[in-house]
Amino acid sequence: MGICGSKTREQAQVLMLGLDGSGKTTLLYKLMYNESVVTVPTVGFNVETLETDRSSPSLTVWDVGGQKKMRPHWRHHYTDTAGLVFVVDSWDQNRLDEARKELHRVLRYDSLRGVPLVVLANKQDLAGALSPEALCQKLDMRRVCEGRAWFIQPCSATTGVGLEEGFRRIVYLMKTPLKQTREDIKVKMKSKGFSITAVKGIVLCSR
Ligand SMILES: Nc1nc2c(ncn2[C@@H]2O[C@H](COP(=O)(O)OP(=O)(O)OP(=O)(O)O)[C@@H](O)[C@H]2O)c(=O)[nH]1
Ligand SMILES: [Mg+2]
Repeated sequence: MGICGSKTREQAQVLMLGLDGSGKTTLLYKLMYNESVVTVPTVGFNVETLETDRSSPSLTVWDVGGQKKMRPHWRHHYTDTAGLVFVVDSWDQNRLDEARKELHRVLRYDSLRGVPLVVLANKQDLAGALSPEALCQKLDMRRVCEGRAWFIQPCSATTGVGLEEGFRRIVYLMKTPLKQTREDIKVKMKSKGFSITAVKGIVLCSR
C-alpha cells in the first residue's frame, strides 16, 4: 500500500481475528515494517494504522489475541468494524474445523451483518498448505457468506507474499457496494468467456 502522511485522513476500523497461532501478529508487523518478528501469543490486542492511497481511508487494524481464553473478548471490537480479516493457518488441517466454527460464530453477530470479509489463507510457504479453493470448501464460505462481500487471499506472513493484496482487497470490498462487486465479477467472468455460475466461485477464491 502507498504511504502518505496526512493527519486529517478518514479512518476505517479493520478487525483481524483468527485462531491462536494462525499468524495475525506476524503478518501485521511484516506488512507494517517488512520485518519478521518473533511473536508471543497476544494477550489483549495490538493496534496499528495502515496508510492507504489518498482515495481510501487509512486502516486502523486491530489484531486481537486468538487463544480460547481471548475469544470471548472478540465481540467487544465488533461495533464500528468496517472490514473483517480472518486469518487461517492453511497448513494445520487439524485445526480447520475449529477455525470454521469460530469464523461462523463471528459471522452470526448482528453487528457484523454485511461487513465485508477477507480470509487470509496464511502459511502458504509451507508444503501441504491448503489452496484457497480447498479452504473455501472446508470453511463452507459460500453458504455462510450469503449477502456479504468476501474473498480468500492466499498469503505468507513469513515471505510477505499476498499480504498487501489481502488488505487492498478489504479496502476495495469496504468501498464497493455488494451489488457492484457482483457486477465487477460478472464483467470479469464475461471477459474470460465463462458462464456466470461456473466462474463465480473461482473469481471469489482465485489467487
Ligand atoms: N511458516 C510460517 N509460519 C508462520 C507464518 N505466519 C506465522 N507463522 C508462525 O506462526 C506462529 C504464530 O504466529 P503469531 O503471529 O504469533 O500468531 P497469532 O495469530 O498472532 O497468535 P495469537 O496472538 O495467539 O492469536 C509463529 O511461530 C510464527 O512465526 C507463515 O506465513 N508461515
Ligand atoms: Mg498474536
